[in-house]
Amino acid sequence: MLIAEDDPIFRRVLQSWLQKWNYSVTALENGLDAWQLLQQDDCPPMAILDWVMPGLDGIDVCRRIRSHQQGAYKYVLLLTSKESKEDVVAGLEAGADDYLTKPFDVNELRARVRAGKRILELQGALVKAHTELQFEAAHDHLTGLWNRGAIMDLLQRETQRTVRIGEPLGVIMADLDHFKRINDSYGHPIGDAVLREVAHRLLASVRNYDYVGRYGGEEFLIVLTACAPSDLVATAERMRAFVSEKPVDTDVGPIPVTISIGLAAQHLSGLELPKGEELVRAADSALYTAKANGRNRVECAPESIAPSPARTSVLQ
Ligand code: GH3
Ligand code: MG
Ligand code: MG
Ligand code: MG
Repeated sequence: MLIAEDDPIFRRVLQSWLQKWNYSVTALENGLDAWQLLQQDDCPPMAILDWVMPGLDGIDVCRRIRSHQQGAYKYVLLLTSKESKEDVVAGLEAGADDYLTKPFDVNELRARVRAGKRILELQGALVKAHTELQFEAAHDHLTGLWNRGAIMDLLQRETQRTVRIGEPLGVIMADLDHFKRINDSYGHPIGDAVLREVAHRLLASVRNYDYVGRYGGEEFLIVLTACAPSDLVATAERMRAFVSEKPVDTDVGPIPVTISIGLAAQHLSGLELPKGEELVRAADSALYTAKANGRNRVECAPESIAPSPARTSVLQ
């Protein structure tokens, strides 16, 4: 809780009341100091501002708070000895949440501070719920990875960004091999556990500026940024090897897993802006080839690995 009040006696009285009610209080004597404190990230969420102060008055501080609104909401209680209606309206229009006219009853102050605290708590709960909703809207429930909509949005953004700054970009489509057999043999919950572990391994095998999403049931889309075309195959191969290196530990014992990978690289030479969906389509058809050629392998879309003349690269 912040108090800005230029009258030293009244400031001390306010401070001791609020401290008695268990609020932690920073008491300042002018509006400028208050404004400086309120700009800091960890500033108090509630401010009791005297209206008339030298330098910046309470109304000025209030206006600044509202026009620079960033971070958590700040609750402002304005103290005024002005009683006319217009002044009260001016105070509220400047962004104050509530006001008290001096001299005021100590119980009224206590009740109004409590009301402010309730509003801040509601506001905090709303922000938390909003943040959680935003996370849920962009993430897959089972694996915690980006969901299909989010990874496609990220891919679209990254294709445009990397073309603009002349960086290469690669897209990997990875699909679990014979995953249906795992479900059929051990049941869906064990299948889910395997999917979660594979998601975890894929995430662990990329750098933290790459993106891993769940594209569909047992299909993952990985967007590799700043990865030279010549490194893409090695990266994909590393992922493939990492996923299959150890069987997945489950409640029914260790289950071996392998993935097939289709890979496509953005053509930096192309004049047209590449579309995310085209890259995905190319990676998907390379994945189809990987399945047809025996699974647990990496295949590249034709012309992906420019400037190498090889059209298709097969690794095992
Ligand atoms: P392939 O090597 O050709 O990819 O064979 P596959 O068995 O992996 O492919 P198929 O497309 O035949 O089967 C995919 C299976 O993935 C079928 C579906 O039930 C399962 N699946 C999709 N989503 C989930 C999920 O969220 N949890 C579980 N446990 N299984 C899922
Ligand atoms: Mg004053
Ligand atoms: Mg599969
Ligand atoms: Mg599949």
